[in-house]
Amino acid sequence: MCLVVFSHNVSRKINVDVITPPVKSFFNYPVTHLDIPYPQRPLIHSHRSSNTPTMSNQEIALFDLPSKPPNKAWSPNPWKTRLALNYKGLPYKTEWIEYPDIKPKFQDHLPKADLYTIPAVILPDGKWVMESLEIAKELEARYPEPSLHLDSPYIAKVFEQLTNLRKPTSPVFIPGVLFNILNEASQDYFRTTREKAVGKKMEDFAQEGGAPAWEAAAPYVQKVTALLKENPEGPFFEGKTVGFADFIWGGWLLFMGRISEDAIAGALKASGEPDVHLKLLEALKPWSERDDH
Ligand SMILES: N[C@@H](CCC(=O)N[C@@H](CS)C(=O)NCC(=O)O)C(=O)O
Repeated sequence: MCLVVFSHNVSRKINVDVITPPVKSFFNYPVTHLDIPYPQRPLIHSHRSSNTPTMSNQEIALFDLPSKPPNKAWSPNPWKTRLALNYKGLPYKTEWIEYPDIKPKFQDHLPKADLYTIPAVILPDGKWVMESLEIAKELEARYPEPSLHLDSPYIAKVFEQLTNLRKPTSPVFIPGVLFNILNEASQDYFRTTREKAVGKKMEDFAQEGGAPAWEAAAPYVQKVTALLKENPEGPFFEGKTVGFADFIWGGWLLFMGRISEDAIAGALKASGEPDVHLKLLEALKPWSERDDH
């Protein structure tokens, strides 16, 4: 794999307000308890809690979901935050938290929500922020360099394809998370909530995965391939400039890689041009290598 030259010091005017969530119900499934790739709720997901333990240094706390041993990051939404923190070179520690513990841990520190989700961060001044895009905006405002390029039009374009991909790939990744990734502490919670959401036993839902799922997903993965090729010097959406759009798509590819070898192979094959995506993953390595603490 050839090595790529990145430039992350191109500075641009950032207008984070242009990133408006395409709020829509893209599924027949209820949106609660599904891992939503885009913020669905226009709530303010941040709060400075008086109960927050005082942090004695400048470290950020990142809440992430653990996996079976060896414990490593897997979930696509916290991957976006982790990649952003690694890219900005910010000191942070990971607070691993199992699904059933999220609500009890979060509810006293964040505004009331129907569903408390990972990622969330506690910033050095004690402010809690939930929702990966909100966290990205907050990090960008506090630590502007190197920039996440939150004004990139590719962010909305990638989100659009992830939204399209969600339904066809869910028989691959929902059972995959349950059977291949989660610790026992999260399994009952995940099975119950997801079986309710999809209306099927996980074992039955898993039968809908494999080749037919990837055939249905292929047009959307290929749209991402086309987006990645728009700036042919690559390997990032914006050519040689890495940004949050790359972390969103890279997080999804890393997630597929954690689901199973078949899942990442299916995704790459569906893309029509595996090399384009493999080059992106290779170029993201400086920020994806830290995945276990
Ligand atoms: N829009 C949110 C989605 C986050 C999300 O769905 N997180 C999942 C894990 S990837 C979660 O924490 N779900 C909690 C639950 O199902 O109870 C974001 O971008 O941060």
